[in-house]
Amino acid sequence: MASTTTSSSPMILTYFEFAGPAEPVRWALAMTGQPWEDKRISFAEFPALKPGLPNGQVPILEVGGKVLPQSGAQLRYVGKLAGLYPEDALEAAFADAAVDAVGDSHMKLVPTIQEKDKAKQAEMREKLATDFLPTWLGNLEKALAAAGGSYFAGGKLSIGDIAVVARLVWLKDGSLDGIPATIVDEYPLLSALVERVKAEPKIVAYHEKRSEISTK
Ligand SMILES: N[C@@H](CCC(=O)N[C@@H](CS)C(=O)NCC(=O)O)C(=O)O
Repeated sequence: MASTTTSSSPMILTYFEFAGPAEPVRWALAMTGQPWEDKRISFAEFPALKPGLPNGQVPILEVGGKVLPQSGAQLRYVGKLAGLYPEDALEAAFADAAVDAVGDSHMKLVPTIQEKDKAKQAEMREKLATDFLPTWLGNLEKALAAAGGSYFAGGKLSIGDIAVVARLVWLKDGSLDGIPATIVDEYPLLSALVERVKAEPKIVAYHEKRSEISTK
């Protein structure tokens, strides 16, 4: 574990009810093994919060009374606490590259989430599913192969794997209408990585807790 300034009070991550850029941070928080609060807000609650947010956006991570914006910074910080950020500078950069690739997909997905016209949204999603996503997935598959096939950086689990897998699970779970749930299936290394990361005991415990909450 990195020796990093932290606080004794539990960290609080605030985001909407869906995965988005917060999900890798949630998984990394789960991997710390420490208590943390998974604060989920509705779209209706957001406008009242927005003026008080550092960049007018979520996710935010509250750490000992300080408010940290930007999911990438949050993921790196929590990843260091959880032992998920490589010590070696070059391996850390490869983990960052995988995180940044997920950011590229965020830029493409967000306009389709914001589109209110369902027919237009379906058209945008179809274009994503046949154009951007296969190239993006193919590039990730190649990067994983180049790193040895099991993990994106340093031969062990890092924030790069967490970020990619959290995004792939979102694509695969069918919640984004128009993105086929089978879209990752033809990429064997990525598919195996999804299973490997989902089987991490602290990630399993996080998902069990979420399903208890969502059935209440
Ligand atoms: N670069 C930021 C982007 C965050 C972002 O795009 N947040 C969106 C939700 S996914 C948001 O708060 N949108 C509301 C708004 O901008 O008013 C990050 O990675 O945290």
